[in-house]
Amino acid sequence: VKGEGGLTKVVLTNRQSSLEVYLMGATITAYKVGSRDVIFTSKQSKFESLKAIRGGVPLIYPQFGPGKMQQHGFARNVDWEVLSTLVKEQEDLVQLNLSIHESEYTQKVCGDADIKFQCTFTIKLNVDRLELQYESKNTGQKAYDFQLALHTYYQIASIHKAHVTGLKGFEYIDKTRQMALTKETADSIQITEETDRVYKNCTTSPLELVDTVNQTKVILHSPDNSLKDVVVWNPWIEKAKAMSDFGDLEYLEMICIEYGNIDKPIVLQPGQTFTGRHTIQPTSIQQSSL
Ligand code: TA6
Repeated sequence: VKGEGGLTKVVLTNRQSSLEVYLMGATITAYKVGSRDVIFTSKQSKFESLKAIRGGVPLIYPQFGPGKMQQHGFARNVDWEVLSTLVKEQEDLVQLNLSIHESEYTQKVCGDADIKFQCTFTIKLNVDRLELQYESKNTGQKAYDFQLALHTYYQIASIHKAHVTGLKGFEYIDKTRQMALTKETADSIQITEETDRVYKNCTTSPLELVDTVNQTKVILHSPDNSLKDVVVWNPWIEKAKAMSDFGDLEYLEMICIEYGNIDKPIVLQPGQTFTGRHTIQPTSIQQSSL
């Protein structure tokens, strides 16, 4: 269907949940379980072709952050196409496979016409969880390396009443303190300032994002440990004001928890395929037994 800015979006629904994804950037902009919004998309987001959507699940590939190409790579602001869909009524599963063709990017983006790859992004909307899968296949004769991240923005009632558990003991690169390598000592992380951390090799067990206002949480995991790093980001006050496609106060209702491979880029030999898997499971906080 036609979405914001005349851009094309696909809507997936099953009995309990629904999802919207724009073909531009293959960017998921909404994921609802019942009436609960799990994903945050800025009300100021531009919906223009070739401009990354502010919010949702931007696909960061083949570069994370600044570098030889545009910030966070090109995958999040180019047109993807529908490869196939799959519906399994009995399992309430709706699956959408999207892909991009490598040709127009290699020379322009990677600066090397001999690098050829094919990317596929698979969205599996199950009854109680969302499974995302990003695949990159080396279809050329030359090895290449890439970083990858699912830059997910989560909707929360209040940043002051939300926290993240499961990162205790892991090391992170603190991008707000000159990339200082720091060890996480907190069982549960609360955001109280601009936060921009790359936790390294920390995905063996699930993480939890807890919203104590709504008494809900989201369980996050890379079940096969294919995505090894996690970024935790909140722009806070000053950076929120500096973003034209983000409301000055929207930092209060979102947090980014991004699964990917950032610290150690993936190297693909000709013919090899890498698949990164990530599950997002919204649930409620079990009422503590009295
Ligand atoms: O994931 C955190 C981060 O790398 C931050 O440093 C900030 O730049 C954020 O991504 C958003 O980047 P963008 O290019 O989407 O404005």
